[in-house]
Amino acid sequence: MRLTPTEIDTHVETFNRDGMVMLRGHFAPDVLAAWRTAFAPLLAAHIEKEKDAPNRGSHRHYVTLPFSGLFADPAIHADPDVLAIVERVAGANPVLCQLATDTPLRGSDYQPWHRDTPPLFEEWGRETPAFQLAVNFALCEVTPDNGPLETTLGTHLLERNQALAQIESTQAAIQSVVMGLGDVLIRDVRQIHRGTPNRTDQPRPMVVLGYSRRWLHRPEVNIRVPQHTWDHLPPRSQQLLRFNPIVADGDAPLDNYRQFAY
Ligand SMILES: O=C(O)CCC(=O)C(=O)O
Repeated sequence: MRLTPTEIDTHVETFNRDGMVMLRGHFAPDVLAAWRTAFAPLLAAHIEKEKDAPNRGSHRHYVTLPFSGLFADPAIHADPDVLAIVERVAGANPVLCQLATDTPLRGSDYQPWHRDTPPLFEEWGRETPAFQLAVNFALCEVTPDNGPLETTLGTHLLERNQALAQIESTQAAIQSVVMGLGDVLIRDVRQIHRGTPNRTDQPRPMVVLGYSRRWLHRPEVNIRVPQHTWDHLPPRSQQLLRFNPIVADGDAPLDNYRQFAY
């Protein structure tokens, strides 16, 4: 069932105040269970390749997904409710620039508190309206034990050092983000957050869809759209992906996201 205009207004208000908003039970759990099955061999191959240098900290893996098959589902990346909120907080005609996963395994640790992007105008000393959003949904339940994201409310609009001082002095509210299968988190990537340890034997894959303002290019992430996928996408998806390279079918995604923290 779609959100009502009043519910969208409330979610936008929450997002603007806290830097994030959760849509509970928004995606179909059976669709996400199919993603989990399809993701397992990709994670295994990635772990094998990166075992000596995991790319997001110890026993923590960032894996770019291929934009094909079930991972290219318009019901997920062009969800009308999610896009309605994205457009209200980051402007009309956004671009979809990232489809990837963050997966802590047993042995993972606390990450440093960080943002996923620097400010737009670093020397200005103030923050701007939102320009880069992450839409997160897990491929399993996220419990207190399997590495829930920890985040701080309202830090997206603070200058970084001020936000870190608030965390240090416990002035900023810290939230551990437990999630059901199907819950969708929309967050401003400037909100200060960190990964926490997964203390279980099961991986905790969290998908990230990155949406940017229509004029922003984010070179550290990418979606390479295979020609066959592109040819079968509805117009809304093609519009979201309009600046991404279209590649030959079978071209592998580039895993080039190495920068840790800002
Ligand atoms: O997976 C998580 O819970 C957080 C990961 C994260 O923030 C990162 O790697 O930048």
